[in-house]
Amino acid sequence: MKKVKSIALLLVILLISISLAACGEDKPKLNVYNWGDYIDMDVLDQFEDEFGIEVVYDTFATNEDLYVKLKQGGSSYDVIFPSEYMIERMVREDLLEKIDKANIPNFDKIGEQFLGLEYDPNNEYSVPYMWGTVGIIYNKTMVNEPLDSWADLWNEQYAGQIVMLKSQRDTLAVALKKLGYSLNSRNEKELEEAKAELIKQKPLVLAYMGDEIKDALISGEAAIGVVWSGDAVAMIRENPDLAYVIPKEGTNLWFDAMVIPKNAQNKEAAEKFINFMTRPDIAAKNADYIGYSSPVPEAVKLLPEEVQNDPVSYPTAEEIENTEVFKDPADIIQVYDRIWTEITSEE
Ligand code: N2P
Repeated sequence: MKKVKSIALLLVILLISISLAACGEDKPKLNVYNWGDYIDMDVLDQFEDEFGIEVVYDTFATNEDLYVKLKQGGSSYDVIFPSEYMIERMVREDLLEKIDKANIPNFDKIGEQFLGLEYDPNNEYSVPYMWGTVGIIYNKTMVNEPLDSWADLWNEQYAGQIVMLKSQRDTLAVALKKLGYSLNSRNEKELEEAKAELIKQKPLVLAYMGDEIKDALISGEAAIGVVWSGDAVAMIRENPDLAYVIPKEGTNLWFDAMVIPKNAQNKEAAEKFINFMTRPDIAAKNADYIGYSSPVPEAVKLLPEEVQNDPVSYPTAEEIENTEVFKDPADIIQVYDRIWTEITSEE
């Protein structure tokens, strides 16, 4: 009798473990590919709990890395987060699915200034995620006077204390703007001049960095850096000696959005996720955590007062006036790529 009981017990245990395993297998998966340091992981947990969808999360460092990964194939993502000029390129190359707005009721929550922009004029392919500017962050205790110009990044006084972004469009934009050109220049001579500026600057530069830029400035290892506004917010939170400035020559205004690649395996879950990320309470929690600016006005209203009034996150109309949005260089992408390779391979 004892034997029968233990066999029965074993069977029960076996059945439970089989059904648990099956449960795990059955849970639909969503493959999300986003920039590093660009989401509150709690929000992902909340999505998994609410929808019973397992998020497989992976990160990239630049738009160009994202593009290469997507083009290479071999990996299939359901939701990715390119910036506007890369969305323009991906649409042109037929790499994106149209998004079914009927499945994104929270699309109505997006502020109207973020709709109908040139990169997706009819909002067919993308739902805005975050936006911001590019500027200079500097340690007030390590520089002699407040900085206000891209040319300050070429000041020999700060040799070895300057960090630049390891990102081709952003860094070329700095040099183009310093020279008084458009950051969408399609003129090879201007681009060559920008290259020469960046090569000339190299002996002063501590490093070209990605997300590590934050630690370099917070710790005081570097005194000056080029950053995206939301990272500046996160950095100033950690080290109040830091200040962010939009240089007087003007800068880049950027928009990152959520899109669904053509080879997505789970479009239904992708739309659920995009809708969830746009829900005001979630967008607010996420923006507050990462430091970036949300395109969802109701979310912004949920943020602490000092964040809502922070000019780093929400620049003045005058500052916005003096900005340009990146466009896809289309037929001259190879020129941009070549110039960037020449800059980064120069010792
Ligand atoms: C955050 C990346 C922000 C992307 N680490 C800015 N376009």
